[in-house]
Amino acid sequence: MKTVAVAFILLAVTAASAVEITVTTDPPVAAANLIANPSIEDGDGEPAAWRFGTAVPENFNNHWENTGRTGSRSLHVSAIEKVMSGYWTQAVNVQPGASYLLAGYYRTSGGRLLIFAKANYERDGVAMHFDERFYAGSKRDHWLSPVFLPPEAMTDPEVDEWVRFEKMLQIPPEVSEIAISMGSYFSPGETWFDDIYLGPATTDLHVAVDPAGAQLKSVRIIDEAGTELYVSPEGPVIIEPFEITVEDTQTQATWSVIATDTAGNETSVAYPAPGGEVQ
Ligand SMILES: [Ca+2]
Repeated sequence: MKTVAVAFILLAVTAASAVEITVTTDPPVAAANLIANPSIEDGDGEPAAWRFGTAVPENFNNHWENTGRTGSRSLHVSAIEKVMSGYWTQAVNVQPGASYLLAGYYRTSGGRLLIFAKANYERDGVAMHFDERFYAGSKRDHWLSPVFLPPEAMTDPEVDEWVRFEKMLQIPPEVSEIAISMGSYFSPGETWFDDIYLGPATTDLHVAVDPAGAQLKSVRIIDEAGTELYVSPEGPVIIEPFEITVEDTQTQATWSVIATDTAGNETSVAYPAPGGEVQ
């Protein structure tokens, strides 16, 4: 009898763990990113698709960093003095008139950084400039510190803490290419950039659940903050495969899909997969 009991338990465990959850997006997030080499992993001696520009090269000591937020590489800017700005830049083809999210991550030892999108174009024969900027800075080396700023105002992230930036861009109807630049803005310090994204701000999230013999009590989709995007209706247990579509979810968010069976066992899938590149 003991053997039978063990066999039953193994069967139950197998059934519970066989729940299959498949998560996809439309458009696929990886394909939606217009940035080439977004995680800075590709290159031959120097990062592919990115080039560094400054009027004073001797003020910079950059390298293709051997660490990153994801993967093992990132862009690095090291400005020695505050004599000149310098930026890593990439030209990107865009859909005229489109609305895009520009996002990514930086970490910094101090100083000011500037991320901007730029294009020159003509409208009715008049020279126009598309110029969208995102300034970020650290107060760590601020000249007011520590005399005029109280210690509690020094809320800088740690040097090893990756900080997310986001900016919505409305592309003018005349513009089909923009330059994305990220770098140091007239201040000394070291800054790193990784996981750069330019693309649609929203996407449709498709989740397919196959109980595969398990009896599911509930299926939930939650975001990073724990907010529920979807909860299956209460009622009969779920034994048939089914699909859910949640429209207009944030392209750059991370979701968890959690299926719970009638015994309380949970099967969860994170999307994008942990440690994967955010693309
Ligand atoms: Ca990387």
